[in-house]
Amino acid sequence: MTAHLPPITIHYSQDVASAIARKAPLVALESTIITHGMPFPGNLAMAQSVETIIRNAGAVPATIAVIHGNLHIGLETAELEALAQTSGAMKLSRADLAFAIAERRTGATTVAATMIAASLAGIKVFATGGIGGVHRGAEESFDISADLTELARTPVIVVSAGAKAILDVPKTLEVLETNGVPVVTFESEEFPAFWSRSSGLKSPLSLNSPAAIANFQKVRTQLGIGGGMLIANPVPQAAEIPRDEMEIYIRRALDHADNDGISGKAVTPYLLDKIFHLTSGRSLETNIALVENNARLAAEIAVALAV
Ligand code: PSU
Ligand code: MN
Repeated sequence: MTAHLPPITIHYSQDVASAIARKAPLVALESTIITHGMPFPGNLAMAQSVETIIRNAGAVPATIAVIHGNLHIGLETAELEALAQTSGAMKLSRADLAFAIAERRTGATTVAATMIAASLAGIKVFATGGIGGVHRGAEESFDISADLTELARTPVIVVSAGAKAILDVPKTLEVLETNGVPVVTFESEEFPAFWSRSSGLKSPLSLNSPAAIANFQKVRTQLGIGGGMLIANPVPQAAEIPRDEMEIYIRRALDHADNDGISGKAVTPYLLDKIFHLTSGRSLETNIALVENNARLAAEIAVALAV
């Protein structure tokens, strides 16, 4: 006999539930960046400041995570504090979001899983740091992030600082194009490289206002073109680490990963941690500055979508 499972309940924070009821603009936030992307307590400070920035810009933040098998959309203060100090949280993408719920586990959502949850809750805009993409050496490892295919299918606008420069950025842009994902750089003709404003690559598309971005997504919806889009928001000049300098740290981190035989889900967190140490923590300051910058733009887009 087939067992009948109770329907999944989504746990909304008080603020998010009230924003949904009022049809107020919402911005989704991922949690992998908190548990796997930055060390404590910088991760918590970042998560809190990003939520404040979104509120100050007139939208409501919804940080997404699975806690003891419950899908949370919006975290209360104590829940966020606890998550930032959790070791051993799973890193959840499309393949294992449901696994964590079914097995009553705790896990942080990547860009892909956050998009799925945001879309379930009717949230149209999501702020993060950088998306996953095609890894350097993918022709050998086949390591291509599920974030790219998620962008192709789930209708959420993802605001990032481009693709992390640890990736093969030209191949990442190619895969996005193949999958019909618009890549729009904000106020620049050049696609940014996360810690650096410059990647040396021309952005496929550029727009100069949150209203224009909102309008573009509305037209895509009217044409029945599904899926999300990637907004690339260059890191503020004062916080950037120039590309040439960054490339030295990235190569060293990749060598370490090679020597340690790192593969699969562990690759991105490993490289970010190595780069944090190689830059004596400077990469973390840049990472926080760019996420804050993205949160502001995401909130402005959410507000523009609502008019
Ligand atoms: N940006 C960061 N730190 C991170 C990530 C992005 O500064 O930890 C995470 C995001 O959650 C992204 C994920 O979705 O890395 C990509 O992992 P993978 O390459 O394994 O798909
Ligand atoms: Mn991967």
